[in-house]
Amino acid sequence: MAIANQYGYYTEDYREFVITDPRTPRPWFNYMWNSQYAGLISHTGGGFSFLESPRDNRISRMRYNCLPWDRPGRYVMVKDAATGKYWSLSWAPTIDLNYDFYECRHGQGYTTITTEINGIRGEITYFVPTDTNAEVWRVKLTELSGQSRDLEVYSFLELLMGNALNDQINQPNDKHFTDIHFDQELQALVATRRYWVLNKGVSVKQPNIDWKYQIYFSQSLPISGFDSSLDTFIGRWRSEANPVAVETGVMQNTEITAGDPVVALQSKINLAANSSVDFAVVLEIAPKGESPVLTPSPSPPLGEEDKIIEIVDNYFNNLKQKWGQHLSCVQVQTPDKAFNAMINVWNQYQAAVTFDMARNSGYYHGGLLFGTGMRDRFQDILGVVMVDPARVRERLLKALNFQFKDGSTLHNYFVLTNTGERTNHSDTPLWIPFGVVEYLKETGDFSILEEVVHYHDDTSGTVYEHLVRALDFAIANTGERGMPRIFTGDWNDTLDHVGSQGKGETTWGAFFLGYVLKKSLPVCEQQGDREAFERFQKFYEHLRKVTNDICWDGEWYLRAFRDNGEPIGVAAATQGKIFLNAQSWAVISELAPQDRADKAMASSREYLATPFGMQIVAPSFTEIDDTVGLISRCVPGKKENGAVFNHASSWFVLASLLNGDTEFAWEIYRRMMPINSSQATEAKCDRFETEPYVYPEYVTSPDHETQGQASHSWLTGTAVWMLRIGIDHILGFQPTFEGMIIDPKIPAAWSGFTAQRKFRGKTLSLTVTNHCEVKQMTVNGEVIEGKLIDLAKYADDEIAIAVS
Ligand code: IFM
Repeated sequence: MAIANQYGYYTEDYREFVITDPRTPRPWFNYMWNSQYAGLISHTGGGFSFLESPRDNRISRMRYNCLPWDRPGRYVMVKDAATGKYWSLSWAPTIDLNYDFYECRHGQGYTTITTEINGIRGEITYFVPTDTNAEVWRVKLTELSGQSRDLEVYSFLELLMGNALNDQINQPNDKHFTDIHFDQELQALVATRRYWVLNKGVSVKQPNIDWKYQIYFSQSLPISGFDSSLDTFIGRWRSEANPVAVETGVMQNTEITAGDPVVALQSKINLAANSSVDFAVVLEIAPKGESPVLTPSPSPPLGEEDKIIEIVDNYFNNLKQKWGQHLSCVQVQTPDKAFNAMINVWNQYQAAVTFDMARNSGYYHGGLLFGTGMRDRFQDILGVVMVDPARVRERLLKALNFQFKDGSTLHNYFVLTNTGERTNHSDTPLWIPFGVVEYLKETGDFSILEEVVHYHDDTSGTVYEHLVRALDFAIANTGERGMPRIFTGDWNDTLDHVGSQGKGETTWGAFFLGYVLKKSLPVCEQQGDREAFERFQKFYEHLRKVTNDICWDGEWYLRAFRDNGEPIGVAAATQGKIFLNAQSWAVISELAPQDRADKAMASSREYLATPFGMQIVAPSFTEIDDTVGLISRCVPGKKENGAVFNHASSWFVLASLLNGDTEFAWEIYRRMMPINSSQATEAKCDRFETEPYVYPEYVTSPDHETQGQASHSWLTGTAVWMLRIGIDHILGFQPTFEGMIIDPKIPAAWSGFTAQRKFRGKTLSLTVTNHCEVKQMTVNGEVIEGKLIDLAKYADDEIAIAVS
């Protein structure tokens, strides 16, 4: 039976999530992208596109904070010339409740929306080709009423072209630089902007530079009219739901040099009874002076009218193949369908999205402000490193460029401007060694450590030096107690006043530093750097002592010390008594003695478990406390103030697995999977609101009346952690420098599972027929000692492992 909720279901192979009712609680969206061109696409055709940077190189508009929401979009409207009725093939923006059929299929890198109304079936597939900076809207119209029909087809998209932040704050002035004309030869609208703002900081005077791109918008049907003036196309006191041009059937053929830009094309076709027509709408972007490659030829040679369809269908097949290849890296067959759907498809896919979009382009991360977060960057590699280590290597090397020679880093950066913010979050530099170690464990490619990368301020250093400097910077910035000073915050951005005077110290930060030091020791050893090895080992032991001497509160570890020395996260407090991360990382870092690890986990279970996962802190802050910070200004039960913050909840799952509590770890993992947490309240999806196929950043906890409501879907560190905890710790594929350790920890309800994991050029096929401790392991039929698979011992590409 398919996994379903009241708005849709997963297909049997989990590759598509099918939405059957367009009236979802929020736009449920998807991504389509290649290494440069990217777009968001909602289940009703909304969303925006950009090239490389959603702030600096926005292609099309999204209206922020507007009603109706999810506007504008990529719309194809059809009008029946006989009746004058018109409608959208993607349901919005015309939003008629009398559609005979509606279905949206979100797949990997594409979205297909199918509708039936007024005797016409419309099927529109949106995607971005793997290697061309374009988006394709591939359309099929089918006549269903048994009568010949005269139809008008209108495809349109509101453009932005350039800096999206400037478009918001300097809109009237920005209007004067658009330039759109209709190219008769190409039969395409060609659009550009003669001025580009590249934000290097906030400055009134902007440099005088050209936007170096041109956009081509075409439709592979004979064009009977066009418009590029948004005002003219839409008309006065109207919206994209009822453009005057569509209503009257009259395009004004406007070509603009100022004003709000749209690309709108009209075609008139006759559709014989029960016949179909296929066509493609293509938006392509190319540097000025270069020709477009995909924009359909206006006069194809006789007999080759369908050539463009063949071309775009080939592009689409390439896209499907690419994702088939990507997902084949890990495939599992377990008794839990939701787990299979997540690990085999949606969690891998979400992790790939976070790798490319960071926290910088979504419906909840508008792409105007933040750029790429350094700590996010070094975590987001976790999903893609299994599939494409070469891309990860390149990413890591680029990101290291945002580290300073003293070991500190920018907190976030903008690729196109090579700028960013130095916020002084205490944990940020430490994600560098974290990410490098993860890369090494997956690939065994120690040559990366010899690569030389420029520091952001001065001089260069090898990757190994970058790693050592990050660790030494953290060690140098410990406070009077010997734990990391928290400064502007640690992983928890909202603990921003704990150490504003530079004195406050973080327990989580101490555990995290301990973890990263320990994980880096084999790297120092491999480099023959005895001095660093000993320094780091010694500091790790120092952290063990200090955290256990002064951070144990009796039933759990406290979270931090304020500037004035008062602890946070203690039983004696009236709010914010117990913080999840301090407990999980005490275990993950292996700094807690067993009795305290057990107690810290038990206290977390007692005070922080909810039907949706683990609360990040409890009880939530109800009084504003400026010695703690923004956390106490968040609504109780939401965000970092006591929500089920999935990223932190996933770390608890990991800690529970490491601490031997497989059953409870699985219970929390299971609750967190979005198809499950979206069903956990009586109001179900209507309360959860965000997509049931991807993890949201947080789910509102029982500390707020809207408990069960999710927010910030897609772009969250939860994606990679849930994926890797599922693969590495539940299924038990644990890459190490020496090879792959196999150590499954599955719930009692599973009798076993099978899984395939690619690793360093080989495919490991695992069959587990025992849910308890590994009693016996065979590799290619031979019993082996221990849990490590040393790949060098096996010549074949396929290695069969059986665990019983
Ligand atoms: O750690 C951060 C993350 O980098 C961005 N989202 C919020 C998290 C917790 O504050």
